[in-house]
Amino acid sequence: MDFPKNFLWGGAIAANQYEGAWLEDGKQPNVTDVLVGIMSKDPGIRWNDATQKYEMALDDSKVYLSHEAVDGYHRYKEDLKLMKGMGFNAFRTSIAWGRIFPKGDEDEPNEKGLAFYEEMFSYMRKLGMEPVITLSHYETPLHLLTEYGGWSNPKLLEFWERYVSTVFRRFKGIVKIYLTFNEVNALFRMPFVAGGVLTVDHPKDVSDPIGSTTLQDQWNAYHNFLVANARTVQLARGIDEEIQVGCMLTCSGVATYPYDCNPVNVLGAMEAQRQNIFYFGDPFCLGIIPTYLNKRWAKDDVTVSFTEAERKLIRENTVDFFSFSYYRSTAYDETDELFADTGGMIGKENPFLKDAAPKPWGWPVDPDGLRYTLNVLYDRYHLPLLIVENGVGLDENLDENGTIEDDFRIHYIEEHIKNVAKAMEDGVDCRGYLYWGPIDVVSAGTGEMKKRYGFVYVDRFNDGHGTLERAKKKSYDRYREIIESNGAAL
Ligand code: BGP
Repeated sequence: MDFPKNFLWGGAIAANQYEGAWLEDGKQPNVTDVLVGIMSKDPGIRWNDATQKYEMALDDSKVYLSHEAVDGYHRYKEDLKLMKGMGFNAFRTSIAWGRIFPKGDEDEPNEKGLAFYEEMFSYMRKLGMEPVITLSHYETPLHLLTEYGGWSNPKLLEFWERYVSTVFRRFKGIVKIYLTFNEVNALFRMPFVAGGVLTVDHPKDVSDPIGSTTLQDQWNAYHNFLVANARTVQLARGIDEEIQVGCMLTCSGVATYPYDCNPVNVLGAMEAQRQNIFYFGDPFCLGIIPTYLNKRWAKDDVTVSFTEAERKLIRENTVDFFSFSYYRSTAYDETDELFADTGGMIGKENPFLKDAAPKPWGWPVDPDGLRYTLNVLYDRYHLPLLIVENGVGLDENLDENGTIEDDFRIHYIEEHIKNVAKAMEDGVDCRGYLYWGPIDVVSAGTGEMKKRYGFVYVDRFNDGHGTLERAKKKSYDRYREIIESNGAAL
């Protein structure tokens, strides 16, 4: 296995799943703070008849683990040192937008939030890790949804631009790699968190805030995300020439294989790639608004239009690289509808895959699918690729030796990294592999602690108890060996 000398080896987390301290130092709630798991359909908000607005109303019977998460806000130095112990030369996390602009629409940023991230990112550099920073990882301030309807409202562009330019200026020289919106192509499956959309001026059913969000509002958000992404690239270029901006898409759906050679299934699989991945990838990377969307807009009965100036902006401000998550593959058969969760698309079970993660999650394991995905994306966009999420969540407990023999995870990463090497032999320009969840964090999809991805265990449980102590799992040493040998140990 031959990896280039400057290959980025590391891991990835997100502020909302790691930091906790949800209302500390001026931060205000963001969209994930009112959900127990982003797949959940009932956010802790309610309609106030008097104000004619939604407001936060958490459910006392639920445990919102993300509010304290794994206390990364206070423990990140200890954790980053553990990451360094594995030899990481890169680390991905996000900035919680609400630490910088607590409600999102303020004129002035919150100095405490800026100072916190400045210290954290500088500390990464000090340890020899390249900060890879997501500007928005399901962390739109809640106020922007309840007050403005979120990303369906073009006003968000103004707030976003203020936020990103503040960040670019403040972290100049410290952060050089930014990702815009985490898995933004999940907009239509998770309009509230991935789309940051809430229908507020004409809600159909106030008791069902997510279900009540209109398709027109979601497509307006699509429009605004395309503009926001291009503006981010443009702003970065104006502020700091060293910055590289990438998009970030969930790409497990790239490997939506036709279930068989029935042309209907081949066409269906092609369409699934377009409608789930490329409809964002094409404008972000190629600067074009794809014509295959016209049919979908007609079907959805929505109007989506871009001015000439917007088209030009999108055309001229494409991203510097493409980053993505990959967890698994699926198969398309016309008889089955495609679903999705945080791991990607779910169609028909693929009889050729031998492995699946243990239940209850049971995600199929397809390392070849990562090679396929890398090749498809590179062929289409000819941009450097960065894997910023790949990993496996397992239900684990410490054994009598105070560790966890997570052989399944070891096998998972070995096979996936081997396929990264194969894709590079195929000719793909892949710049790095950042494992998802190198330390146990709150699961995005279900909001649990029980679903653990870490090489480092954190003592915290679904009911919220736990010492928060950290312990190394067996995979910690294996990943260190792989990194130390630059892949040769595989
Ligand atoms: C992605 C998210 C991450 C992450 C991961 C694993 O969709 O970007 O935030 O958590 O999925 O998902 P889960 O935590 O649901 O297993």
